[in-house]
Amino acid sequence: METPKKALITGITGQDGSYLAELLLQKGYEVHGIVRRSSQFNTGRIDHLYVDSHDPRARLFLHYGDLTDGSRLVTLLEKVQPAEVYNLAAQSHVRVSFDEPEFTGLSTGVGSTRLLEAIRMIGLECRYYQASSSEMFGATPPPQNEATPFWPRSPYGAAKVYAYWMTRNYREAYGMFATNGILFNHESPRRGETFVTRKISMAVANIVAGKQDYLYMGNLDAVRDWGYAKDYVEAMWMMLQADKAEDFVVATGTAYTVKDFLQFAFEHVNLDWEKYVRFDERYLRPTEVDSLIGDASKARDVLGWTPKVLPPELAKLMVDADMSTIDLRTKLPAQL
Ligand code: NAP
Ligand code: G4F
Repeated sequence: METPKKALITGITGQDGSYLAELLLQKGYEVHGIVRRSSQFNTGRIDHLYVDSHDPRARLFLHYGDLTDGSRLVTLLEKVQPAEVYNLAAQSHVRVSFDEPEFTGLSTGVGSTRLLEAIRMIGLECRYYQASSSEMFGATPPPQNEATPFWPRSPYGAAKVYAYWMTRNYREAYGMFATNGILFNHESPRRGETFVTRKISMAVANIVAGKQDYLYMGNLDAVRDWGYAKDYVEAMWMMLQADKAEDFVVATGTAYTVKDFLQFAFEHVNLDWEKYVRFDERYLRPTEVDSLIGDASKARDVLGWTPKVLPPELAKLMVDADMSTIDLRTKLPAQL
């Protein structure tokens, strides 16, 4: 029997990590994931994939670790010897990055350098994927592609720009197969509950179930290019199968405001969003990214990648998912 290819995923417990693990397992990989130790289990998004490691069928293995702990990254990479490394771990919330700029820099920015340096130090021959972000374009007007200059508008965006350039630097300086996927916003029923789309889909389900009266929101005029996370992890994998390491924008090219997304989600259950949405300034950011609309022509032409799910279908599938699990949830999301 052929030895399965090994992949290591940082951030495997997150939205993208869980879909990527699913995809790689389907493709026959042995998947290793780094999980942060927490006082409660944080593996809810991947529990359905886990088989006890004593079982000979087990192909998903979890290891404690943290991107702020460089020596642990060295020992793990040495032990696992992955052929592909997907660096998805990050403090990924833009609003939170204004409250925790230093931690965001250490995990989202310097964390990538620790991982790249660990790979270089042990001389591991692997392909490396860096989860770069459209947030790096910040205030640069759309449409944005691989040639668009960065103008980050948050500590998160600035940390991602640093990680982007470190990835390119390791490619150019050491000849590593290191690639940046510059992904525009992508959502799903597994999206963190304080990101705007999921906050909306959960609120719709809660309102229909009589568990919530109002939804408090910030800037409704921001324009985003929202895609489906399941489509986007395929692009990550395709980038590491390409002939050479390059950087790719992954986006749908569609443009909707937060208001539009509210309308799609509330209309799906025949409600008028304007009756339920109220303003709370705590959800505003000190600097906002007004408009992100991606041009993913390069990913289409070089990788053959195209998105399958677009808004408003995306909003509907998220609302449907939250409606179907509403009875399993006992409390409202914390107001963060
Ligand atoms: P997410 O759901 O917030 O997941 C983040 C993951 O990183 C979680 O597994 C989290 O662990 C882990 N993590 C956080 N800090 C860590 C640390 N110091 N050490 C190790 N692990 C750590 O994010 P996502 O939406 O899946 O996004 C995946 C990546 O793509 C992130 O880097 C994000 O910045 C980037 N990105 C996302 C989008 C998007 O629209 N979703 C767009 C562009 C780029 P816990 O579960 O323990 O918190
Ligand atoms: O859903 P968001 O928090 O996503 P944001 O800031 O665009 O960042 C996400 O996408 C990036 C890619 O561009 C990723 F790199 C990043 O990791 C993250 O996944 O906010 C979207 C928009 C913003 O303009 C925000 O100001 O929605 C606006 N918004 C309005 N009211 C709100 C709210 N955002 C949140 N989270 N909560 C609100 O109540």
